[in-house]
Amino acid sequence: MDTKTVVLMPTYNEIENIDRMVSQVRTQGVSILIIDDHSPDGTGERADALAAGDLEVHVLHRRGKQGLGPAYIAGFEWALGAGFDACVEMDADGSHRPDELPRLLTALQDADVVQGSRWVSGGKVVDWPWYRKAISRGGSWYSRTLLGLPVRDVTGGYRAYRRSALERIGFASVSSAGYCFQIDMLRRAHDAGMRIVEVPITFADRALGASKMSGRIVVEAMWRTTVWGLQRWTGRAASARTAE
Ligand SMILES: Nc1nc2c(ncn2[C@@H]2O[C@H](COP(=O)(O)OP(=O)(O)OP(=O)(O)O)[C@@H](O)[C@H]2O)c(=O)[nH]1
Ligand SMILES: [Mg+2]
Repeated sequence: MDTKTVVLMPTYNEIENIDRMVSQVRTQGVSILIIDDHSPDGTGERADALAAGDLEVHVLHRRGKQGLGPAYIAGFEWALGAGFDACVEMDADGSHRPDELPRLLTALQDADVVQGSRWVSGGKVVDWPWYRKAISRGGSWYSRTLLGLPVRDVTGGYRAYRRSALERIGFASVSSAGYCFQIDMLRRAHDAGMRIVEVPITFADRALGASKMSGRIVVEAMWRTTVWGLQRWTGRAASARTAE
């Protein structure tokens, strides 16, 4: 049986990038769902025009900017309802290369979740200043250590899920808005005993359009990770005491 795959692409003001990304994803022979949060720059309307010319291009319009997490939750719900077997998360800014998609999908044959990774051997980051690399690596190290995750690139947003993994993760209750959503999803997958595999990717800084990264997003990730870490460690101490 052929695996039906859809790329989920959240967009907010990505008018300079949308055409190129849709065309590159479609070249890979998979479907695409653009999840647009009512971008003022007309990304949603442009996505509709692309969908009108290609039955495998789909668009989900949302009322306003609510963050990456709620956009992906709506996208997962749509994809499961539409009968897809695999979902791939991909940014619209060109940081995640559609031509690396086959490697993620090959790895997904023996995994529940595949993480496209900047921070494993063979992974690369192009055009990022040293301090952005340091923040990303430091953030990954912090979450990985505190939460006991078997992944080097915990916040990475190029990721593939099997349908069965999404059905088990309970994504609808994930309330993190920014890239903390990615940490939360991995944490849940790991706690459920899923097979998570990392494959190296080449990540490039966005060339066009503005970043949506903010201090608030970083603080949300730090804060929530710390709380989950403390819960994990106090839970362990309590079960060790019960076992004594
Ligand atoms: N639908 C939706 N998409 C969003 C929202 N925030 C960001 N995005 C999209 O999510 C993807 C990642 O956002 P970026 O601004 O590139 O954030 P980032 O990759 O963490 O940061 P940079 O490294 O600065 O690019 C892009 O495709 C954005 O358009 C949002 O609130 N709603
Ligand atoms: Mg980006």
